[in-house]
Amino acid sequence: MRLTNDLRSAIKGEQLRLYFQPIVELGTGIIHKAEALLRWEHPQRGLVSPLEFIPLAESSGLIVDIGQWVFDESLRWVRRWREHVHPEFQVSLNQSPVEFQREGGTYDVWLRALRQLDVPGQAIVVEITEGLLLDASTMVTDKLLQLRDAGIQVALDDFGTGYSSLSYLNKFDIDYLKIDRSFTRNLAPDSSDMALSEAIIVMAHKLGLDVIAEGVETPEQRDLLAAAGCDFGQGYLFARPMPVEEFDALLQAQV
Ligand code: G
Ligand code: G
Ligand code: MN
Ligand code: NA
Repeated sequence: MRLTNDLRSAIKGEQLRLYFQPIVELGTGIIHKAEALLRWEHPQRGLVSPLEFIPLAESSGLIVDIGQWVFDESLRWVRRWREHVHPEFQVSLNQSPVEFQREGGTYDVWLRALRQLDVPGQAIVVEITEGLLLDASTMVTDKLLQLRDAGIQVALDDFGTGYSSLSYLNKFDIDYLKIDRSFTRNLAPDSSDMALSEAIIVMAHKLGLDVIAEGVETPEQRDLLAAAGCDFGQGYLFARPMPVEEFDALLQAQV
């Protein structure tokens, strides 16, 4: 496959870019978290979305090198931001189900890198989706425990879209729920999505999880979420995902 070969050279040829989108603390407006979002600058096609190339990366096995690259870059930046911006700065990384469940993959390389750069695991959040926990194999459980032992935190991405069973929230140690942007989109006082969001926030807090609302695009959505007790917001209202140098400059302006 042509694009798969291109992807192989993209890793070596420095065509991958890491974008960051701020995650804003709603109570204070402070940024001390960000989501890393991968981009591929294809020499002919321009920016290729991860929705397009992550599946290719998975089927070709290149996802291992790509995931490692995302981790190494994120680690380098979060180390800097913990030093210069906020001592508890966190970067969250997406892990697709295939990536998370791949045979033989462990997080040993990550843990070694954390030790080498003297960064605590708490600097990293791994975003996984609900489906992974529903039919959790012992391998999934073991990997979650390995992350946990290293202090790395876990967020449930796209929450509310996948499955109706909530029992796994008790079974696994999860730190954050990310309310899917399909709920945020239609937020209005007394709307059904408002009721659902409020219920999710109350439930999460009772279980000891913090809540991040995705897809916040208007001040009204932000205010309704803040009033409902939502901890963090992420979305175009605050900023779009941006190249890391640009995000770094934005953070420097905050301190
Ligand atoms: O930012 P954007 O809308 O293009 O992201 C599209 C999808 O790609 C999202 O579902 C996001 O989770 C996923 N994605 C972004 N970066 C990464 C990455 O580094 N690894 C994996 N596995 N998925 C990613
Ligand atoms: O699947 P995941 O939640 O990781 O993907 C996040 C995606 O949502 C990213 O591709 C990002 O570009 C996109 N995104 C971030 N903020 C907004 C927003 O306010 N509105 C919309 N429509 N998409 C957003
Ligand atoms: Mn995500
Ligand atoms: Na999401």
